[in-house]
Amino acid sequence: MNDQQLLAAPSGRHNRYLRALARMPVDTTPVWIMRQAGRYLPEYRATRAQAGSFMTLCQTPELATEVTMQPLRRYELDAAILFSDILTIPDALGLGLHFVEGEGPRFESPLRSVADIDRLGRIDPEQQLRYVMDAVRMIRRELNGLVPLIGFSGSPWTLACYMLGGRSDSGFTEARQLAWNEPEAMHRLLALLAQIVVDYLAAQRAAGAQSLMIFDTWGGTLPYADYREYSLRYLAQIVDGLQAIDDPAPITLFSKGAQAHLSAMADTGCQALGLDWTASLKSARALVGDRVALQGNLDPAALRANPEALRNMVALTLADYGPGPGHVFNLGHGITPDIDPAQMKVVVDSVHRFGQQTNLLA
Ligand code: 1CP
Repeated sequence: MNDQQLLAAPSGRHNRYLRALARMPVDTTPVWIMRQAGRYLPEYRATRAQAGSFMTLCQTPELATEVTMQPLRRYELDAAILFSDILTIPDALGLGLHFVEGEGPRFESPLRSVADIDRLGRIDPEQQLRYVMDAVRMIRRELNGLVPLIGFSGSPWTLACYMLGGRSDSGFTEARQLAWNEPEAMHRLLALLAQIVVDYLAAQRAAGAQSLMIFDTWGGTLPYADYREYSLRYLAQIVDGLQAIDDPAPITLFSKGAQAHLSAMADTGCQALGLDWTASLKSARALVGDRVALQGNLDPAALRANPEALRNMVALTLADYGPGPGHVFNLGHGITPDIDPAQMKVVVDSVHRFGQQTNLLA
């Protein structure tokens, strides 16, 4: 079945995520969770220990497929997300990615000068990032139509934040410093990254990804006008580039902390916006109208509440969106390693149970 036939089939687990992105009626609200394959799952920690490193997990398609499938065996999730990382692009550009235990990602050779930026060039995703494409193909075979597969990339701004030697605990001031001091060099870097992201996501689509998500995790660190100039402008270029390919896939943009820009983000022509937990689905819906679907936005910390309180917060999130199609349930950011896996089941099952009613009211 191709994705058009899948969309047209009656709503069920195999297609309700794609139908919600297309704002078509669904039997219940679809749910997937950012970082659903990750450290809160003991089976993930075991596979990671066996692999020896996070990068080996990403670079071995059999292992990436295994960890992608793990959360789907436990929970009735409505989508799978490729197991990889946004930092595979800078790694393929020669920056040398590694993960320091307990500290997060580091590059051996971060960008230190304008000359470093001007040495970068485009990559062929089927060559330098072939392991990602092989993982996409293998996961699609393994899923065998169970649920759709999401491919993803970081946004140019968010990739630049990491490539310039920044760290989340320092607020990525290096990237903003370059934007103020060398705006032309920054724009050259972002324009190159936008082309690379288009090539990378087009290759994931060709390999079998059925929806594409762009994580602009650090867009919200920018002042208002600079967000438009340094982040949104390149998101719009990516949406244009990906809509021009054969058989385009729906695109979800997620800029964390960028509530002030939702309407402008919808203007890019993307199919959905991801909201963090500080936003109101109701206000966002009023703002974007029927232009895009919305994904989100339960507070990740809600998974620390007792099951009854958690079910209540799920119901409130569904009620905030209200009746009618176009809602993909998710957290407002990734699930954290401290969460009890039983809590995920509470979320997924209550979304489906309460979501049936919200969608009947439509
Ligand atoms: O030690 C480990 O096992 C590594 C933990 C881990 C995992 C499970 C990292 C390192 N990346 C991932 C997987 C990952 N990263 C996925 C897989 C699919 C899924 O969601 O299940 C995805 C989509 C990402 C995307 C990603 N990586 C983002 C964007 C989304 C977000 O959470 O904001 C970002 C910012 C990264 C960078 C990154 N990679 C890993 C960590 C710990 C971080 C964040 C570092 C920081 O806070 O700056």
